[in-house]
Amino acid sequence: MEESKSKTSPLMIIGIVVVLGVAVAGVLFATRGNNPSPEVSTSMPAVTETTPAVESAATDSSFLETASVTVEGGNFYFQPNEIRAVLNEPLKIILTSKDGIHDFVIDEFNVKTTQIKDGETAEVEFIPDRPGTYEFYCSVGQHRVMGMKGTLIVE
Ligand SMILES: [Cu+2]
Repeated sequence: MEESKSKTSPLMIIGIVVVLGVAVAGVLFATRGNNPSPEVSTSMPAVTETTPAVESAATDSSFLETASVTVEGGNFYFQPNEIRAVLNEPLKIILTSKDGIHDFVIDEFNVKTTQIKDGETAEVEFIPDRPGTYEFYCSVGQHRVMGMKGTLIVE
């Protein structure tokens, strides 16, 4: 048997070179093809920081804004159920109804809103001119007994 070493090696080398060349060319071509124009739209939504409106503290004491408290009424509660008022300073109660018909009553100060339905709002303003602790409540049906009441603290 004749050894095939001397016969095949030049051809093998050429073949390997050709194969390598083709492979390299192919890789280069593929790489170029896989490289799309960098038109990736990085359109990040502009983050607009919403700075909360700073509650402008009334600095001019001769022009005080009426303090107001928003109270939510529902079955059968007030939220908040404790309201603090400053003696002799006008206080506005803004009642909203979460569900059902409700009102807001403080007997001692003759405070009584109209009865409102879901989503409605009623306002009442008064001057708490006597210090102390008072009960506010809803006068609709049995709501007061069922827990729809709270405490007004005047000091
Ligand atoms: Cu009620």
